[in-house]
Amino acid sequence: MFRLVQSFFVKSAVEPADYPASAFAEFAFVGRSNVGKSTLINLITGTNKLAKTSSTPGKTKLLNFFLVRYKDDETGTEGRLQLTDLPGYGYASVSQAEMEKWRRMVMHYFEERESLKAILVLVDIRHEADPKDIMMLEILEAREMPYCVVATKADKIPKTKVKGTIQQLAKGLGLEPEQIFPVSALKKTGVEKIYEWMRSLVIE
Ligand SMILES: Nc1nc2c(ncn2[C@@H]2O[C@H](COP(=O)(O)OP(=O)(O)OP(=O)(O)O)[C@@H](O)[C@H]2O)c(=O)[nH]1
Ligand SMILES: [Mg+2]
Repeated sequence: MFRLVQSFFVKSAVEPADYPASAFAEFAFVGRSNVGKSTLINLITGTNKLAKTSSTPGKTKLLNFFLVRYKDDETGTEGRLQLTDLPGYGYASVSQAEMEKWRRMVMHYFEERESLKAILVLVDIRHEADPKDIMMLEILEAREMPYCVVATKADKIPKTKVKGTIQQLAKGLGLEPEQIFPVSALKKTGVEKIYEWMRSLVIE
């Protein structure tokens, strides 16, 4: 099994000049504020407090860089990779100026970060495909950046509805259902698919 075994916070930054050195493949987490990006980082690293979370949207305001060690039991491979928690886009009270600040910070990051390997785009499983998420997917397609979509808070809908909801969401986002992984941080479910996807980018 592929898994993340040890994790450290490296630093926060806004401008490329302040990013930490980037020796390892990096995965970034994007999505609307409050969707559960920081929570997902804690879930997949098996930690509680590595990334700061909050029920108030807009908690993460900077780029937060984490370094993690992975282990792959199957091949006996060990190595390091980086995770980056990005501030969320678009919650109700956000001003135009703040949105522009967000756009600059994230677009610079996409452009300048050479080690950036792939993106996890998070969407709330309860919400229909959002124009902002569709725009993010278009940006990633245009840059030929590998990505997956994680549908968070799967515990908020009945288990029997998960499959149909994912199909619906896939249609709305113009994706195949297999590209969307339902996850619940509350129930700690759905991590295996993310690990499998990361493994395919890091090891194979
Ligand atoms: N029930 C449930 N709640 C979740 C889940 N994931 C996240 N949450 C909650 O959603 C809220 C927001 O989570 P965060 O991880 O801080 O969200 P974020 O995307 O990092 O938000 P910003 O930093 O503001 O962009 C917190 O109250 C979390 O506890 C989940 O899978 N299930
Ligand atoms: Mg956050």
